[in-house]
Amino acid sequence: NVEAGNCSTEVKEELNEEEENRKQAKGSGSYDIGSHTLAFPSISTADFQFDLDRASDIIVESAADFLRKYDNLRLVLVDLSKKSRILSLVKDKAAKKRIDSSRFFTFVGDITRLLSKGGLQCNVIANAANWRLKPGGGGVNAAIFNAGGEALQHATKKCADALRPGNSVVVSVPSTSPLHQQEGVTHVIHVLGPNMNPMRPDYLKNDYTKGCKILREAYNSLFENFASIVQ
Ligand code: AR6
Repeated sequence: NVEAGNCSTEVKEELNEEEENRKQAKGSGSYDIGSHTLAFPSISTADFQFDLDRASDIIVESAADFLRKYDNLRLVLVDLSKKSRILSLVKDKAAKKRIDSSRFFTFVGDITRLLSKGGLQCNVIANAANWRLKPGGGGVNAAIFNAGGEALQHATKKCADALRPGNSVVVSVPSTSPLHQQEGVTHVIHVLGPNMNPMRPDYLKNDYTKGCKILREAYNSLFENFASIVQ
């Protein structure tokens, strides 16, 4: 019975995924692991339509460089679905490069619910923002601004009113924000990636020479800002 077979494989896969998430969530260090962990979404690869294969190379290379430089920090790439192609590309490429999977791993879940739903403590999370740093607009930006409430909107406005592609800005999340209270998120780093969607500002017209350069800059800016918060 093919259907039953498929179904049980699916269930098994789901259990494996959950088990893997649980293992990663536990961590191994005795120091405050949450404050040393950055959770980030894949910048530019959904609404901004950036090529997934190129993006996954850049994520893995940028993460490897970062981990070499800072030996006590962790990075977690998050996406909503266990079928996420960017998660599987990154996972495979990171394994091929033999990157330490306790310091850089992928995680399936909502980035605004990592602690309450996934048991994963990440004090710092990144947002794939728009250039005006406005709430809404869908994707992870809408989710983070919704979860952060007005307190996050106000705090963001105080820090900056615009971002250039390839740049990021750190916002300290007020203790009145539900994101801080319920998920222990102390900082959101808004990042603006390169845009390959003709319907959005700063459209790069498929120029991947520029696009890859900007995506690299975006991850470098994000990771350096994360390190500057922790150190
Ligand atoms: N938790 C984790 N990952 C998520 C979540 C979530 N709650 N929601 C989406 N993702 P996108 P972009 C993943 O489109 O391509 C916005 O409207 C998603 O599956 O949010 O950089 C802004 O205002 C994908 O892997 O960001 C900008 O205008 C990743 O997050 C524009 O979209 C990024 O997808 C930015 O587009």
